[in-house]
Order: sequence, then C-alpha cells, then structure tokens
Amino acid sequence: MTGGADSSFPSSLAEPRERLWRALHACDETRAVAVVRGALGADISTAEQMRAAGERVLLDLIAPVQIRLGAAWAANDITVAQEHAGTAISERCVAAVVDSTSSALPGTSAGRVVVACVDGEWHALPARLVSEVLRLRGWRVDYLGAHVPTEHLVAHARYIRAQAVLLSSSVEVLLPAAHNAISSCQGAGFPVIAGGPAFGPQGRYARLMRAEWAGDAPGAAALLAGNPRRPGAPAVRPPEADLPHLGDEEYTMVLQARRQLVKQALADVQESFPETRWYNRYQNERTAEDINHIVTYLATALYVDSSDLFTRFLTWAAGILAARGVPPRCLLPALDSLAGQLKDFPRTFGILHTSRGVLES
Ligand code: B12
Repeated sequence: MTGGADSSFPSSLAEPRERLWRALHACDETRAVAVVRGALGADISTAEQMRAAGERVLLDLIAPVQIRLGAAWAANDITVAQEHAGTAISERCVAAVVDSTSSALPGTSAGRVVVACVDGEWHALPARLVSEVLRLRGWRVDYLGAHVPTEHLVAHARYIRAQAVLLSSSVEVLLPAAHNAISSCQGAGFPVIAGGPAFGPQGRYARLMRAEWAGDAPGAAALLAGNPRRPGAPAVRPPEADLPHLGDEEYTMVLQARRQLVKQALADVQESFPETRWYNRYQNERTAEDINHIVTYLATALYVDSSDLFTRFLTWAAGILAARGVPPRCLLPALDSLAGQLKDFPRTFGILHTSRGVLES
C-alpha cells in the first residue's frame, strides 16, 4: 500500500526507520512522535490515502523498529530499561498514528471483532498494531490488551456477539494457555484467528490447535473478509482431541515433577562447576530460574510434540548468553542432568538428545 504519486508520503521508509531508531535509542519520545507524524505525510488529500499511510507507518516503520529494539537487547547493546522506555515510546507512536488518522476511518463498520493477548501474555504492542490496522480497514475492534483471562475473553466475545476472536501470543511457553483460549472460544461458537511468534513458523502450532492463522494484520483482514466459518458443533475440546500424543502423559509428568527436576539439575550443575558453590543467594536464584526456564520450554515442546521448539529456545538462549560473555556450553550440565532424570520418558529424552547439539558447536 502506498500513499499515491500526488502525496508527500515517503516512497521508502528506510530513512524514517533509522531516525525513529535513533529517537528510541535516545529515549526521546518527542522526537520519535515527530518522525512518525512526518512519515504520515503532510499533504495527503483523501481518506483512503490517509488510511494507507497509517497502515504503512504502523507496519513498516513502528513494527520493524520495535523488532530492532528487541534484537539490540538480545545482543546486549541496550539495557532492559532502554528496551522498556523504547516500547513505551512505540506505544506513544501508535497513539500518534491513531490520532492523525481518526478522521479518515470508514463511516460504516465491516463487523466487530475482539483482539486479545492470551492469558499470561504481556506483549501487548503486537496485538495493538493488529487492532489499529483492522480499524483502518473498517473493522470495529474491541482491543482487550495484555494477559486476558480466557473466561473473560469468551464472556466479552459473547456480550458483543463478535464475528471472530483474534488471539496474539509472543512466547511459546504460553501455547497450552493459547490452546485453552482457542478451544474455549471455538467451543462458544467463535471463529479464532491466531497470530504472533509463539504460534511457530507459518503458524504451525495454531494449525495443530485447529485455529486459523495469519502472519500479519493484512493477512487477518483477508481471512475476516472471507467470513471465517463458525466452528461446527460447538463444544470445548479436551487438549488430547487435537494433540493425541498427550495421551502418553509425558507433558503432565514433566510439569508435575518440575520442582524436583530443577532442584536436582541445580545440584548437578554445582557439581560440574565447583565455582558455583561460592555463588551468593542472588546468583543461585538466577541459575535456578534459568533451569526452570529450560524445563518450562521442554514441557511446551512436549505439549506440541516439537523438538524444533526446544532447539529454537536453546539457540535463542545460547545467543543471549554468548552476547553477555557466557559460553553457551554452560547449559550442557543442566540438559544432561534432565536427560538422566527423564531417561524413561522416550519423547522427552528424544527432544533433549536432538537439541543438545546446538550447544556443542
Ligand atoms: C517489548 C517486549 C517486551 C515487553 C512487552 C510490553 C508491551 N507493551 O508489549 C515486556 C517487558 C513486558 C516483555 C516481557 C517479556 N519478554 Co519480551 N519482548 C519485547 C520485544 C522487544 C518487542 C515485542 C514487540 O512489540 N514486537 C514487535 C511486533 C511488531 O512484532 P511481532 O511480535 O512479530 O508482531 C507482528 C506479527 O507477529 C503479527 N502478530 C502479532 N500478534 C498477532 C495476532 C494476530 C491475530 C495476527 C493476525 C498477527 C499478529 O503482527 C505484528 C505486527 O506486524 C520482543 C522482541 C521482538 N523481536 O519482538 C521481546 C521478546 C518477544 N520478549 C522475550 C522474552 C523472553 C520476554 C520475557 C520472558 C522476559 C522475562 N525474562 O521476563 C517476558 C515475557 C512476559 C510474558 N509472559 O509475556 C523474547 C521471546 C523469546 C522467545 N523465544 O520466546 C523476545 C523475542 C526478546 C528477545 N529478542 O529475545 N517483553
């Protein structure tokens, strides 16, 4: 989508992207909002051009700069505080687009939908971006924000007689919660469109859970325009109905044994790295937290039966550690401890065995 030849809408957003990045990096909200307003174009004449410009600024300017912010944190180039400040500024930038384009919104609504983050999900900005693009495309959107308890999501969808529920999730460990939300909404008769990085490459986990999936807001708009079918014979499904491998109970058993698994792995790590015996309480708590994180991802990989998910997590964790000068191999004793403790669980052992290689290279 472009603003058309007669407008001052920039043909490439490369330069505004760089300027917005520098403003976020400097925690300079005023400058960031000025960049966004400038990129919307000064002499756009039609409502359609304004809507197109708004969408492009949301998706091709604010979103990629926000992703760059995450990459900079992962690479240890910016602090957690800078990342938080940058996100707050991005939210303000989205609000600036909303203000500037509100007069151009279509007069009639294409229908009413709910956009919400899965229970436990704090990444609200992606869902906000999706909501604003859908509004620009004529949908009436009830945006419920972060961390929406499933029963309240369903109740709201019922209350407004939503045409569809759009669910956003960024972190894979919330896939069991996402599954519950999907099957509860479908069980109440609402079509569900899932999106966000948690649902895996090309939305493979959304499809496992029998939800529609879109990679971005325009994709969701296309699905909505096709009038997604209401789920037939509404009834809440037990998780095994979509994921028959759960019948082996390995997921449930790993979750139930989590405390003991972490405790033993921590002891084994201390055995492998004698220097960790002199860790203070804070350092010990962080190590336990890291191991707990590994077990949570392992359980999630079991839930969707995907060793890829666990491999991606270890690759991500290795990158985070390496950027902070910690050799990724230091995770191996924890993995080996878990493999030893879980050797009688074939799926779990297989996932640990397959994924271990990414830490050895
Ligand atoms: C900002 C941020 C936060 C903020 C969120 C605040 C907010 N208001 O949103 C806070 C501080 C809360 C946070 C917390 C955490 N975060 Co964080 N966060 C980010 C960051 C930097 C940006 C997220 C974002 O806005 N992305 C920009 C949008 C535009 O991109 P997007 O998500 O891909 O969304 C687009 C599409 O996917 C799609 N889409 C998204 N949702 C939907 C829904 C539908 C229906 C459709 C159709 C499409 C769609 O459209 C969007 C727009 O184009 C990312 C880095 C990154 N690369 O994204 C990390 C990131 C997602 N976070 C991460 C982590 C680890 C965490 C924490 C676990 C950290 C911790 N130890 O506590 C917690 C988890 C909290 C939780 N339970 O949710 C990791 C996840 C890694 C992983 N493998 O799971 C990332 C990738 C950081 C990194 N580089 O390592 N985070």
